[in-house]
Amino acid sequence: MKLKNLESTQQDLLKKLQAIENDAELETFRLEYLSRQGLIAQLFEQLKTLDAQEKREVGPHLNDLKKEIQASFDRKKEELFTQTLERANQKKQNFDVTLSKKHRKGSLHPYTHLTNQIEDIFISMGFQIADGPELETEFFNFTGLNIPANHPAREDSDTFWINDKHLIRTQTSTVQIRMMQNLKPPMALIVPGRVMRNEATDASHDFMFMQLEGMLIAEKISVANLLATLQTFLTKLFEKDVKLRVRPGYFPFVEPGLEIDASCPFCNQGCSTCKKTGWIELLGAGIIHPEVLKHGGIDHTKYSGFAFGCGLTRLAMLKYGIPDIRLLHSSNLKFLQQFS
Ligand code: FA5
Repeated sequence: MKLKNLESTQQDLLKKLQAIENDAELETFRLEYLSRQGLIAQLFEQLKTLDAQEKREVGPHLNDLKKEIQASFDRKKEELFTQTLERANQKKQNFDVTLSKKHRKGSLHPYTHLTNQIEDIFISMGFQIADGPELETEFFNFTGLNIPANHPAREDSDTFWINDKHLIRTQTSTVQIRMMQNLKPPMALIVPGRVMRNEATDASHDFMFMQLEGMLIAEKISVANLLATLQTFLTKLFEKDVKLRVRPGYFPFVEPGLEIDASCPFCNQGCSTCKKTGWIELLGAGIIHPEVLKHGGIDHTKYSGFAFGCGLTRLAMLKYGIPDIRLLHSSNLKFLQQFS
């Protein structure tokens, strides 16, 4: 390139710019001609080597060339940008949402399926569905449930404490006193809900899982009412005649406290689910302790009640044959799609 040929250089570059069709070509042009190492910069370097007279002659032409090329370059850039926008708008207008045949249908989570079913069963028995906060005070999780500060039962459940007074509930039993304070006997309710415990995770334990609490308070309520309710519930849930086995259990908020096993709904003589015993450990339950009724503002001389709490997560695993608890919170599509 010679300084003398500025006129033809300019025409040449303008032609090149005109022929450009996309951003990549435009960038190549910029690097080649307009960048610091580009041709125009080199021409300015050459200008420095000319004598004063020549500089005066050539300088203004070179400046014009630079301005002209830069201006054309900017126009081209704008033009390409507008074209890209138009193309994108066109694409949007022509987008046909019905075209894709590969769309996936969403499905309900197994917890939702199971909770819906459980709620239907209990509603048919006259229970109502209640709810409570997951962020709780220590009163509703412990003290109100007859578990004072130095009680060893506090150590049974590893708690996620938020501060001295607040925690993430470790059991849905927190809702017992809340509901006693809000409703008047006779009352019958269930609470399906999420709880958390600061525990190591394995195939059958998670730090976050679902429980199902049940509570009925009225006059003359006994263990017989509890067992009849549970047997009806489990028989409907597993669509099989379920028998119950009762063992003594300790929970400070019930007296007597019971551990209740159900006859295995999947076999007659023993299978891997019931570990060949024919029984499945299912829930804790009992007759509500008078101290707890007092905290709930219920006259314990007139009313009595039962409460039970079972692992809704465990029920889901049993009912749907889920081998590992961690699948339930895994967002694993292959797993979830089976429940559509
Ligand atoms: C309780 O939480 C009592 N609130 C139950 C209760 C209610 C008793 C009312 C009496 C009256 P427990 O800590 O045993 O009890 O837990 C109940 C169920 O939660 C267990 O049977 C088990 O199925 C489930 N569970 C406990 N820990 C875990 C865990 N880490 N992962 C999954 N499920 C769990």
